[in-house]
Amino acid sequence: MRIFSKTLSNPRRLLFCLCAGLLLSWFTLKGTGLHANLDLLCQLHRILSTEADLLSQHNSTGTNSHLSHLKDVKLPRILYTKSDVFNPQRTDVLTVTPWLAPIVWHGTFNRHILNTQFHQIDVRVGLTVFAIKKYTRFLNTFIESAEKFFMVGHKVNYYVFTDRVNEIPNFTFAKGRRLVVLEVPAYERWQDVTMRRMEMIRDFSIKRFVKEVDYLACVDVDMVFLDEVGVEILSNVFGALHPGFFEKSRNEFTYERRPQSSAYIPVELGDFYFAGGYFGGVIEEVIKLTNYCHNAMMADKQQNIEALWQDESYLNRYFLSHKPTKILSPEYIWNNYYGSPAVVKTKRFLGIDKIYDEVRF
Ligand code: 48C
Repeated sequence: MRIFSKTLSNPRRLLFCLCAGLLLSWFTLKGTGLHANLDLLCQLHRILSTEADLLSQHNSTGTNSHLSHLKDVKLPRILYTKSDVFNPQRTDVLTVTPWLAPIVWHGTFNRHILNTQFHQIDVRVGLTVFAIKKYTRFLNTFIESAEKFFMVGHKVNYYVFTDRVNEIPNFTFAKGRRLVVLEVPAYERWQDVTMRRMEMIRDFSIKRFVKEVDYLACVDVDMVFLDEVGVEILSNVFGALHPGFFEKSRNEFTYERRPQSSAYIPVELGDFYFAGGYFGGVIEEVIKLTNYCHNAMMADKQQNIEALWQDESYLNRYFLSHKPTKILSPEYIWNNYYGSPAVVKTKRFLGIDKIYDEVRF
């Protein structure tokens, strides 16, 4: 009785018995020699039992031995509307470049899915900002608004480069977030202050940031966060479309046009015009970008050349030959000087109007 119930419970054995029964009756009907069909049955049994052995091996180790190193990825269950292949979220703007880099606009991504993915890897994000000389006055608004909108719920290190360490306000940070003050020299000319950011970001990335964070975002300080800026910006190397040029053609871009300069871009080249106050990526890529830009600036300095828009010109030159893997829409670096076009659904990060002469000397 036990053997019978064992057979019923074991699908393989049951299958074998069924086949054997069928074969036996078939050959009996057909009158073929008994030993011939016995031989066939033995073959069938060998096949089934080999497979059964394989299966039992699998079951006894739980997984195939060569797959056992794969970690079980447990993605929490998230409910969201399915994307519609024939009905893209945005049809009013370009959402991918010819080299297949996404262009991030409101409505083109699900932040919940992205947060889940980046929490899976426990991502650590660094945000660099320079507050040299009178620009320390922008820090309070910058940090307070970043606490509300920048990478909320993730680990963030604010890296504040300044010559005035005693002017850095005290802040209270949410869990997993902190501010690191990095004392650096102040250059005389504002052009040098802004351009030397590349060198300082490179040097600190090599000696410190590479050990502390996975991604870096490098931005201007005279700004305020007004809406969420989250992990949707993260990619190997990213830039942001300048609010003043995203609607213009390439010959209107204010690239450096002198062939003698390392930042030179001829009128027939160029993809987009990127804002100097917003770039980033994984540390290795940020080191490559800042190193390139710094070396290009130093080469020009040797020839007494300074590109038209300082570090922004060199950044645009870099992105021509080292295409960004993700591009942020002007939502991510806006200035009200350019009004409120309909395609910009939200101004996430906004320039603070200042009287230049008052803060720049
Ligand atoms: O920190 C300073 N101090 C200065 O005297 C001049 C520039 N800067 C830094 O460079 C700030 O972080 C500025 O945001 C950045 C240059 N960008 C601007 O001044 C406008 N956002 C274009």
